[in-house]
This record gives sequence, C-alpha cells and structure tokens, in this order.
Amino acid sequence: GRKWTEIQHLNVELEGKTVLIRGQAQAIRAVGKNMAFLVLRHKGFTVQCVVTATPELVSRQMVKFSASLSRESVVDVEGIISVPGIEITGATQQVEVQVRKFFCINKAVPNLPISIEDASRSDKEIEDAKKEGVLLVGVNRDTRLNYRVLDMRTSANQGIFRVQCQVENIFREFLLSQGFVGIHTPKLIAGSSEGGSAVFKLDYKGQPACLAQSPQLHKQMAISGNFERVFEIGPVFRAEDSYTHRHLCEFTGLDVEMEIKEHYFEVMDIVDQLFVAMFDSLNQKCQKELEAIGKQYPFTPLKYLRKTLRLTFDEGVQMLKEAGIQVDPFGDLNTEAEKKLGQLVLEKYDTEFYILHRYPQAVRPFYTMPSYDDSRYSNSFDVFIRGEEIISGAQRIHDPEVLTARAVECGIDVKTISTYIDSFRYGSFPHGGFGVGLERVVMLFCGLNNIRLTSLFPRDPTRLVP
Ligand code: ATP
Ligand code: AMO
Repeated sequence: GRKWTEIQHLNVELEGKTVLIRGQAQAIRAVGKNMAFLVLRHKGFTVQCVVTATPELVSRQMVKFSASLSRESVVDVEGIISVPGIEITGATQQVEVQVRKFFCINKAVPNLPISIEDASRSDKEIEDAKKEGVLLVGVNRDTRLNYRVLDMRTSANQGIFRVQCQVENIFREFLLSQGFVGIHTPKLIAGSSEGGSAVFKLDYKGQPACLAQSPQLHKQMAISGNFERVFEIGPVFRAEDSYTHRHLCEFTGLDVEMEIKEHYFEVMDIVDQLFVAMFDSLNQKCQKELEAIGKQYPFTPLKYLRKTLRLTFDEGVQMLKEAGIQVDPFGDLNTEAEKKLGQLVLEKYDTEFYILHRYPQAVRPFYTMPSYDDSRYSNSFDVFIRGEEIISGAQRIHDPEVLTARAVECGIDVKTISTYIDSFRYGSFPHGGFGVGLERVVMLFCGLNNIRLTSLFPRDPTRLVP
C-alpha cells in the first residue's frame, strides 16, 4: 500500500517532503481563480492545504474543483510540506500542505444541517453572533441531536465521550483491583425492581414483563450466590414522564453490590476510594479532552477532598435550616434543596463531592435496611457532585420475612419478586451496594447543564431517534 501520514503527525521536520493524507474538509475558501485553501481534519487535528494553479503541476480546473467541494467531504491529498513564516490560526498543525494531487473519496451533501464550526461555539459566542445578526447553522439542541453524527464531530463532544469511556474504565479497573467480579443481569424482567411507576411494560411472549429499572434484585441475588463482591455496567430503563435536565429514559448504570461485615460505611468506603481514584485519573489522563470540553462549555475543575466528606441527612437538614430553608426532616430533599445544600457544603467544607447518609426510611426503596437504632432512618446514602445526585446506595434487608413485609408496605406485588425474596432463604450474608448514573457523573464532573450532552444517542420522553 501507499505510505500515509496522519494529520496529527505533520510537523516542521517534514518540510520539503511529500506526504499523502486523508481527512474531512472542515473549511474551504477560494482566493480568486488560481488559489484555494482547504482545512482538512482527522481525529480532531487540522491542517491547512493550499491549492495553487501552477503550470504542469496543478490545473486551474483542480483549483476550481477543490474550491467547490462541500464541507465534510472526505478527501485524499498528496502534497509537499511547507512552513509559512506566520502562525496558522485556523488549524492545529503549524505547517501547510502544498497540494499536488487531490481526490475526493466521498462527497458530503452541499447544505449540511449542522456547521461543525458553529456547533463548536460557546454559549457566549452564540449570543454574540445573534446580537450581530450572524446566522449560525445547527446550534439548537434538537437540531444537534437530530443530526447527532455531525454534532459528535465537535472537539467538545469528542472530549465528552472519551471522558465517559475513561469513567467506565476506571470503574472497572478499580473494582477488579478490589476483588469484584463483573456480571451481567437480565434486562427483561417480570416486575418493577425499584417500586414506583417508572417502568416500561412489554409483552414477553404472552407474559407481562418490564425493562429492568435497575439490576438491583439480580445483583443482590449474585451475592446470595456467593460472588461476594460484584459490579455491572449496563443499560437502565426508566419510563420518566417529565422532561428534566438530568433524567433520561435509558441510561448507563454502574452498579456495585458487596458483602459487608459490620456497617454500611464499608460500602461508602468503596465509593470514596473509587471516586477519588476516578477524579484523579480523569484530571491526569484526560487533560486534552477536558480542555476541549471547557473551551466550548467553560467549567471550574471539580473540588474534592482526599477523604470524601460524609454528612448525615439530619446534618444536611440542619444546615439548610440555618440558611433559612425549611425541609421535612423525614421527607426527601427536592432538587432545589439538594442544589442549595451543595452550595452550603462548598462554602463550609470546600468540596463539591460529598456523601449524605442515614436517610429517612420512608423515602428509600423497599429493600433498604432500616437503621438498627432508629427505624425511622435507614442505612442508606446518596452521593452528590455540585449539588446533584449521582449515586444512591444502601445496606439491604437480608431477612426474607422483613423484606416481604417491607415490599407489601410499599405496595409491591410480591408474586413478581418471589424468586428474589426466596434467594435469602438459603443462608444470606449481610450486604449492600450502590448505583451510579454514568451520564450524570460525566455531566457534573464537567459542569454541564444537560444530561443529553453526555448521552451519545439520548432517549428522553420525546426522543427515540436517531
Ligand atoms: P433517583 O431516580 O435515582 O432517585 P433522582 O435524581 O430522580 O434519582 P429522586 O430521589 O427520584 O432522585 O428525586 C429527587 C428530586 O428530583 C425529586 O424530589 C423531584 O423534585 C425531582 N425528580 C425526580 N424525578 C423526577 C422526574 N422524573 N421529573 C421531574 N423531577 C423529578
Ligand atoms: P437510583 O434510582 O437512585 O438507585 O439510581 C441510581 C443512579 O442512577 C442515576 N439515575 C438516572 N440517570 C439518568 N436518568 C435517569 N432517569 C436516572 N435515574 C437515576 C442517578 C442515580 O443516582 N437500585 C438503586 C441503586 C442501589 O441502591 O444500588 C437505584 O437504582 O445517578
């Protein structure tokens, strides 16, 4: 085969050499009839290519053809590397390619619904452009999601989904290093696993069935099956009714379940170590990606402590009270109160990542272990980034009779979960675990304001395509 050079490897050391490159035409500009500039992009790197009509070498026709190319078309260019005397602002590489041969490999449609350049602009740039009456193409969120393939090409999106991959990677690596076993549980199940109404119902060959709202019941059953410590990375389905900035109808759950010896704090210890390792790793290994995200969506680096702050729910309620906000000490915190508490915690403890534990039992799912000293509370916790929930977790009830009673109290059809309840009749270890929303972690670590930004193909109450 021919010798190809990657755009990212084009540098001054190649001056005078002939190279063959492939990329997508990001910008095209004709200067008179004898010259055209093309910026080619590949893997996020860009280089300026100059097509100059030159007797015997480059025809005027070729200049015309290259200047008339549609944006995002895929082209191969053979040319000579030159070093201009001035800084090149519109490309990442500081050399130019003097084009000798030019082939269009695949033509994009002429009027793209999204301009990658415009879709890369920050909110401020978009606002400024609007004030000046500049027409931008494809900056509206729905347009971007409708043409997600084009939208994905922006540097920020390239960054976001690489960060997401790293979050998943660290989750797996860290847990494997701590003796956890990766499992996969069914997504077609007989009933709701969390209680509540947010389930997608379907017909399973004549039997009523649901898409799993969480791997909750089966990850606990894996503990009953002696796996001791398990994790799962998989899809979670919630038939959410309302359209919010942080709820999807399908998201990726990072789930953990483990035996505990004495205290649900053993589960919180894993959360603590896992997330400090994760944030450290993101800051070290994803610098370029975070920079690209921050350029379009400016954010401050997440503040977190070496040892994660732990507050009880009551302490949280107290802090809110002192700030003049009354909340029900045995109810759940609403989104606003959570956000406010996040601010108060930041001011007082200088961290944007913390654990709130010992929630009121009444607001937790049926399988949650009540506190031994006061059954109005529970051995449970939520974890927050920048005042928004990313994790729920708890110790679980491992006594089948107590579990049945709780399920009945919570209005759950016990028939649909009888195999789960039975799994605790054969000798069961005390255990606990937690569930993390992957898209929320990425959204909040990067200070983004909408979960649709961190889902490759988001599913929300109104969107089922692409
Ligand atoms: P989870 O579903 O894991 O519990 P969550 O962030 O939805 O995560 P909840 O405890 O259900 O947490 O809800 C916290 C608050 O978020 C609620 O009090 C409510 O204000 C709001 N909320 C929850 N679900 C929805 C929803 N589907 N639509 C709008 N608001 C919601
Ligand atoms: P919970 O219902 O709190 O707990 O879910 C766990 C985490 O999943 C994320 N999450 C969501 N992300 C996007 N869109 C949604 N609609 C959505 N709903 C939840 C949040 C949340 O913290 N079985 C328990 C976990 C456990 O106790 O192990 C559970 O499902 O980040």
